[in-house]
Amino acid sequence: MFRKILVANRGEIALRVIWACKELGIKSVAVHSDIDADSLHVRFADESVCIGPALSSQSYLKIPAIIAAAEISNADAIHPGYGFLSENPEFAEICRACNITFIGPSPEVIALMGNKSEAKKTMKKAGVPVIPGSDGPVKSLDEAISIAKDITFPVILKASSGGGGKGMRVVYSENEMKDAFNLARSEAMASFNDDSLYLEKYLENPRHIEVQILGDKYGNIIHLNERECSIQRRHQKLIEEAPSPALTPALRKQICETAVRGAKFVNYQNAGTMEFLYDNGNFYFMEMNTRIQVEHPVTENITNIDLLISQILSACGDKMIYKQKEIKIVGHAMECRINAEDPFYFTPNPGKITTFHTPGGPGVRVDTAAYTGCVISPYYDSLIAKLVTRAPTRQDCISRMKRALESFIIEGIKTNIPLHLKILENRKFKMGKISTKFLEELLSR
Ligand code: MV4
Repeated sequence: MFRKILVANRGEIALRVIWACKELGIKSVAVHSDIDADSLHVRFADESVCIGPALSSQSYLKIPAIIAAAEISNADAIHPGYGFLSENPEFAEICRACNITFIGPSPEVIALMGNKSEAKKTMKKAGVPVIPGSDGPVKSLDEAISIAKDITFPVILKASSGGGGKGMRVVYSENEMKDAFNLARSEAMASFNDDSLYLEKYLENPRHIEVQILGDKYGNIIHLNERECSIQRRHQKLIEEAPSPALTPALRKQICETAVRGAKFVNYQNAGTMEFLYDNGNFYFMEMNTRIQVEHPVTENITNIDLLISQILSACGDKMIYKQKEIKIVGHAMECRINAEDPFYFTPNPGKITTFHTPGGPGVRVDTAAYTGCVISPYYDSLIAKLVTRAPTRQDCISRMKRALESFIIEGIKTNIPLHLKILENRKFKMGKISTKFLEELLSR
């Protein structure tokens, strides 16, 4: 068991890691930029190290500063949280070289899954359904056109080193391909320093369904069922829920067992998420995230498993204590991401929170590092809190979420709470008729 874990993150996820450490009797080390000196993750950690100025590139993304903080605090392990360095294979490799346990999968698996076209080729070998398209990167414009003709338009160009929707371009006809191909390539080079692209059949109206995976160091891998994450705006998830209203028990079994098969094929260790696109009865591998995700509380609520504790136990070599047949779905869970942003223009709205009151009551959980008087900085992402509810049914869960949103007081800055209420009151949403186009349609009215 680790004696001390350094949390290489900030905000609500840093606090979440610290809670898990406390419950396991493990000391925690917080790292912070100078403007985060008064933040809650610093306050609740056993010790803290200032690693640089506000700019992420000079603090939370600065590998030498983080490794130095681990050395001087004598930490046995580092938890990367999500974002920042959590899917950076070089960082995981440097931790290994410095004999510091990286709480996550191996650098090799992080690198493999980080290359979206290689990940797809690997999953295809594992017998996981993938979206028809190029076998790896497309080598030329001519090849892109010929594959597109084979699978028929519309098709979508994606950056091999991209992910999360960055650098994607939908192409509806052959005469659009030349410009789209060149634009996508230059965007990919600019964003990821890698201009390689892969091509797929474009699914017009899919759902985003992802499966939570948990593995130990001995080849034991289980799934913790799925999450529905179709309510997104510009590839930023807004509302997540479990289980998905679209899946029948048979489909759930099929998609979750497929995810486990893919994870076993790459000897996956620790927590991970396999993302699928679901399109009227068919599902296709999209990407695999090799980290804990923002929306993990939704899965914790329906399975009663603490995913952060599970990650730490897996990383320190404990054998998986859960058997797949024991994993049950109890009730329904939903998460609303509360962002410091203008609710209708989506522009960031940093500033000082003058009143902060979180809702409570049965089935309500708030994961946040905000408090009355704290300042939401423009340097970091706008997530202020995750409001998570659980209830016996989806309808009860929606009612509970509405009540919780209406009793959440955040004054001094604007938030997207009004948008969440607008979504929850929408008839199609209440009927579970959601796809990745839902929000675009709702906002275009
Ligand atoms: C797609 C797609 C339709 N067809 N791929 C990939 C990254 C992910 N965040 C968005 N991606 C998509 N890939 C094919 N072949 C539609 C999307 C998509 C999407 C997927 C899931 C959730 C929200 C989305 C919003 C826009 C586009």
